[in-house]
Amino acid sequence: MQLQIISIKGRKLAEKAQTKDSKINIEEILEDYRLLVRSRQASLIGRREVLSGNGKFGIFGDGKELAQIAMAKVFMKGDFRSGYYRDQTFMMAIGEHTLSQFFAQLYSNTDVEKEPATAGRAMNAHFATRSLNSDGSWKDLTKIGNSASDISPTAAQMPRLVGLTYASRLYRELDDLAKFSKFSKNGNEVAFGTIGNASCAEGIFWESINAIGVLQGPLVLSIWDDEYGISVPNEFQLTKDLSQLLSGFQRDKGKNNGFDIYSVKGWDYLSLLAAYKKAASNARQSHIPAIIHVTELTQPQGHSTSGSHERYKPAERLDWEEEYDCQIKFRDWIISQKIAKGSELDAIENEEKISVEAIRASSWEEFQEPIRAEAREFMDIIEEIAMGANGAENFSSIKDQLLSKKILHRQDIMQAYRRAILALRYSQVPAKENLLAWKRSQDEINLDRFSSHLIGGKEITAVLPEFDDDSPLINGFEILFRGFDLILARDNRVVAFGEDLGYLGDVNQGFAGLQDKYGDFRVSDTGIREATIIGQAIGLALRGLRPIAEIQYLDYLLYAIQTLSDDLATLSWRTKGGQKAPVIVRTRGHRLEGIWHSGSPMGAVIHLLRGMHILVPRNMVQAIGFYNSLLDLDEPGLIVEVLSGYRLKEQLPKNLAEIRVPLGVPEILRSGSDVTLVTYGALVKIALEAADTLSELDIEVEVIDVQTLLPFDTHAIIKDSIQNTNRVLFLDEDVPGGATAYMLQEVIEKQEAFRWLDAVPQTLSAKAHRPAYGSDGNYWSKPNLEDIMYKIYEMMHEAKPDAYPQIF
Ligand SMILES: Cc1ncc(C[n+]2csc(CCOP(=O)(O)OP(=O)(O)O)c2C)c(N)n1
Ligand SMILES: [Mg+2]
Repeated sequence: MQLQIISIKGRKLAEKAQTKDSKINIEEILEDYRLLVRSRQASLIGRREVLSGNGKFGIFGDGKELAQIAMAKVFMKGDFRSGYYRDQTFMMAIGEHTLSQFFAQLYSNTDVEKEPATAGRAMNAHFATRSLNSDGSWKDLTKIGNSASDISPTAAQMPRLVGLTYASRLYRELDDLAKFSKFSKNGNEVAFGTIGNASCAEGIFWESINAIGVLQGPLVLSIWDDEYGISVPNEFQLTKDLSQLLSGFQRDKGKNNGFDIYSVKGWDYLSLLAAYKKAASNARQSHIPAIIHVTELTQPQGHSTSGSHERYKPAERLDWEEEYDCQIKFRDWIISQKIAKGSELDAIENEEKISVEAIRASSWEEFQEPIRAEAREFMDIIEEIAMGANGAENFSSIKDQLLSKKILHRQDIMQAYRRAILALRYSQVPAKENLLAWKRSQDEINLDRFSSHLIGGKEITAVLPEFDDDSPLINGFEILFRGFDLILARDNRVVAFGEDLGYLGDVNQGFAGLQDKYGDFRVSDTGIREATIIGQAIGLALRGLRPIAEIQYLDYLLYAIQTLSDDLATLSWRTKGGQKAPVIVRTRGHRLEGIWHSGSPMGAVIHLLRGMHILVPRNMVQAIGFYNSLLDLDEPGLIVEVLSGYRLKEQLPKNLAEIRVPLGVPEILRSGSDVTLVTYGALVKIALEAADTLSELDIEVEVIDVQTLLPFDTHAIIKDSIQNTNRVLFLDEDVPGGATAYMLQEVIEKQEAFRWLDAVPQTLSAKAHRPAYGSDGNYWSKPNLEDIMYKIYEMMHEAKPDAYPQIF
């Protein structure tokens, strides 16, 4: 044993000192036991609450308490956790998850004061601290124990650990960052990760470990190994024992090329304390990452409230779990070391049983009472109506039904309202207006409860590019590196990284020369690891930096789409504005060559990434305008540069640093009175050429570049155009029914442009398959100039067959 237990209050020394610098007193040991018991009690009561119907689902940290108590001892203010649903004891130990909050989340209390992690939006055991004040400004993260917001997909907490860890390195290495003192004190912060054994079978686990091994930084990753992933044991999850598998990542002596790896039993208190102490201190001081494989853990109540582990664990395993339960083991150890008597521990257990139950009861009351108050308000209104309306008898049954509910949900009240308002459909009683007003205010409140904070609505004021006679025509990529140079110069927090982005300056030279100028911490190469490029960006952004993360081609965004969709895009919404990660994802796409360098799966992207801005600039000047806008907005966004645009000539604006392209504002690039043609990205250029050709045939096309798919035309500019042309064609390179169908719905349904249409609204997209190779493959896969021309001509033929006779 590494630690010295010192006696207090005249108790006898239980264990002799072995080292001088590590001390733990008996009081602290008993406090640890108390916390373990408290957390266990919460798990037991939590499960009961779900089974009795007070909560919908429950997943708990029983069996994993002791290791988390050890981990919490080395966690300091300013540190970050990125973990999963087993970590309640840790969160309680660092003081960031009270029992009231535990129950509030179990009940889905939507009051952010009571349930600060997700305001009732996520199921229980999804932990998060609030990094932002209610006005959206950053708190001083060095003064709180931070937890990134948990998500359910297994191992999905890993990619962001790359950034959470690497941020400490950047804060230590880059002197210019010292002034951002709310985020770091010289990079001393450790990122603590947790993951279950079975989740280590996920690809992103290994990708993340490899990335952190390469980057090096203060990570302490705990693997809670209970030998199962729901019903499936380790032998079906992993080739060998995890410690054996991970041994290849072991750091070579004297080199910075891997991890310190520890293996420790989850019921062995002193060994746990020693392992965490050493790992955290090496991480904090020397930025050496560590993995702590915590073995012999149990699940006293099985995986979750969805089932019971007796169904799939053999009897011997269940017996073993009872014997090796960390509470039992810790208790036995305390008694055997004469730190406390069994009766003293019994007393702790009884006290905690009573106090957890009391907190449960008051949390339930705090959850139910506001809903009951809303029901009373609603019933008062319908009572008033009942006095003067027909169908009053219906109301007493509506009221009785509400009053009979043992557990009241807000949907019960809304359903009652819907029955009442239906019953009142022929009634003109004046008090009906009170009911309608109540409903309007409820709609607003419920919008805030369940749907707020998806993404901010702040507007950017346009700053147009300015040119003069001397403005040179240069390649698109030269516009970019000039723009990025200005961005890197003005904001020390901006770091850019991606495959081939550092030394080479990206495969299209958009960062050419900038690593030389700003150093390899600001402009850096990464491995080929898209999911963790995004994770790196998320982690850095959570810690106050402004990453520009490059995915080399839009087609390869699919590798990262899970992390983008589940983690980044939902972050602000799932924390109700408690956290933000203003990541800028840079990629290039649309037509170039072949199946995997011409993709434009924009429908998939916009549907999976609600919660991000999706921007599709037609050229590189617009692109820099968007980078500038996103940096001002401080919100996450994806910018898809036009692949074919890097070597096209563009005029260099005089005010590249200042230009801003507002989001949600399409640009009318050519006016016309016959057809509105709506498109974006690489097709803008082709659409304009098609419009010129059609003009020769007496067809005037209004070409609109939507510029941003999310948000989409917030001022209904497209509808205004249709008001003049009465015809519309939506054009892109996505599959049929992809982003063209989205644009169609936005304009025809939401903007109500159908009112102005004289003809069926049309779409023209690529084929349903991927783009085939070669010039001909491209011609028959993607909309080309002639396709656009003929499509529009056909629309005009239908309208005016005499003027535009059928061509074929
Ligand atoms: C991507 C994904 N696949 C499946 C699931 C369903 N699921 C939830 S937990 C779990 C088992 C995880 O086991 P392990 O990592 O060992 O953690 P433990 O629950 O044992 O602590 C599974 C399969 C999920 N949440 N995410
Ligand atoms: Mg497990």
